[in-house]
Amino acid sequence: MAVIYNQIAEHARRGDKMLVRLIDPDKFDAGTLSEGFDYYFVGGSSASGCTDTVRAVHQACRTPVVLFPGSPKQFTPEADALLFLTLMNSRDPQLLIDPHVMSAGEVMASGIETIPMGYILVDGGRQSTTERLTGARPLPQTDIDGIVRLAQTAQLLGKQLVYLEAGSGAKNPVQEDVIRAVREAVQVPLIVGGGIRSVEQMNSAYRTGADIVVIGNYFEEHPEAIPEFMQR
Ligand code: 1GP
Repeated sequence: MAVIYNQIAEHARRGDKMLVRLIDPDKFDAGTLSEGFDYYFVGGSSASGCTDTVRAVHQACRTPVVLFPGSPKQFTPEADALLFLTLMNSRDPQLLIDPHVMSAGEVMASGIETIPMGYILVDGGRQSTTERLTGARPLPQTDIDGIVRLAQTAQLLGKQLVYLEAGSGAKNPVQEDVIRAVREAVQVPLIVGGGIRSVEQMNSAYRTGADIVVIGNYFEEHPEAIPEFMQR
């Protein structure tokens, strides 16, 4: 059952903007978990498992938890859904299929809702952990045609979401012209994240076509700012 995906698609169709807090199992403070986000994404590029973090969120609030795994080791059937992601920039055949094959049996057996997602890394002004760990080259934000082609390819391959990622802790978030061009080129819901640190940056992403904005580091460092972002 595509419960969470259907919700996302319905919000996107109506133009309702969604705000997601990303929790990295390696660095999060359970005391800052609260209601009010549309979803929590849990995952990170480290090897840590996500089970305890998913439990902590479930204990703290009713917000659905969606796994955003950096590796198959981060899978846990306790989450409400799993982003089954493809790093569209990668040209490494092992990275493009091996982790999926490795986790397919366990994922299917768990019955968890899975959402196929095209994950597109763009240059956020500093080397991201994803780039460092995967060797995938982020596309420069001036290469709008290249970014659009990756997004179109993702949709044509059946991905139900496209995620434009500037990288965790990016200096420069995804730029307006990039978001706008991708929004015009694909119909699936669009996620934007990486380096967003202000309500203005969040609203700029929404205005230019993001359906979901994901914020991780800033909320970890400034949990007191969360209510202001929720009044989007
Ligand atoms: C990283 O896009 C997310 O995958 C969030 O990035 O931590 O920089 O908000 P930040």
